[in-house]
Amino acid sequence: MRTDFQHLLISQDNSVLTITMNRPEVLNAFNDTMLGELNEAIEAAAQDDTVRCIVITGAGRGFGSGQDLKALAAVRSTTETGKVSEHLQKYHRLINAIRHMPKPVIAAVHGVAAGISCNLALACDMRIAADDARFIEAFARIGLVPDGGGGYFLPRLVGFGKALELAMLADEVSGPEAERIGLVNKCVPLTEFESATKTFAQRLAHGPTHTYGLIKELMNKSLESDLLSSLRLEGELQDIAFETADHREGVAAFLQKRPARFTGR
Ligand code: LHQ
Repeated sequence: MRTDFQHLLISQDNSVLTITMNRPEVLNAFNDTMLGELNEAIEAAAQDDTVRCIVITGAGRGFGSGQDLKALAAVRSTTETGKVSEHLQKYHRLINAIRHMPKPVIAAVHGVAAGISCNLALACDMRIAADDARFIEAFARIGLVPDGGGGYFLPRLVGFGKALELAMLADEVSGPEAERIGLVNKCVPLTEFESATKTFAQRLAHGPTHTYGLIKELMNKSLESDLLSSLRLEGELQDIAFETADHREGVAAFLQKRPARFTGR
């Protein structure tokens, strides 16, 4: 895949692709270029069979500070802008691509994750945080509603009442507190953040990737379906998983009392 982006750093370590948002002078705020590039990189990663796990993170001292408010103000003052919902569609494309990515996507968050950057992290499959992380649903601070899927993911992760509190008060949530309330999967000391992220991602990258895609489909759909529909889908997906090489390998490894060597197929 292309690696010469203006505002993204791309690196691949075995099957783990790391995409680093790289506008550290503004805490990785999203301008149109970075948003377009992230869409392109995520969509390319979905097609690339050498990639079996994706990590999204930020350069410098934070994960991201949301929409670039200076760029937004500049556009507003000089041109006749359309509705903001039209602009949001570019973020919606990104969130959809992450949710339908047939392999795990991890957000690795250190420092600030505010506004739509916070909600980008929530749209990922799992989140690892450093203990210096600061999650801020900053929208209400500037009179906006949570966008970028926040209204969907936040109550599902932390529960309805806590979601309303975070969205209305827009207070910072630290890394340890984020772990306590289920906003992130785990929080580690900043000194261990890089190695813990690597270990986590490599473990996922060595899993049964095809089946992971099916697991995502099952969980995604369960959020909107009833028990009977979920049980029906479970059967359909298990029929597919049952035919994978990784299923055969997993059973063989168990019978031979050895670790499984999954190939992702
Ligand atoms: C920034 C930003 C930033 C530009 C820090 N933009 N420069 C809305 C509308 C349309 C469509 C899409 O979605 C949205 C939703 C959104 O995401 S709205 C934006 C939500 N984000 C915010 O409201 C966060 C604004 N930033 C802050 O409150 C603080 O900067 C935080 C709490 C993120 C970090 O505080 P500090 O650690 O004290 O850093 P800082 O404030 O000194 O920021 C460092 C630099 O980054 C600074 O630049 P400067 O030239 O003054 O050193 C900031 O201006 C710049 N920066 N966020 N969103």
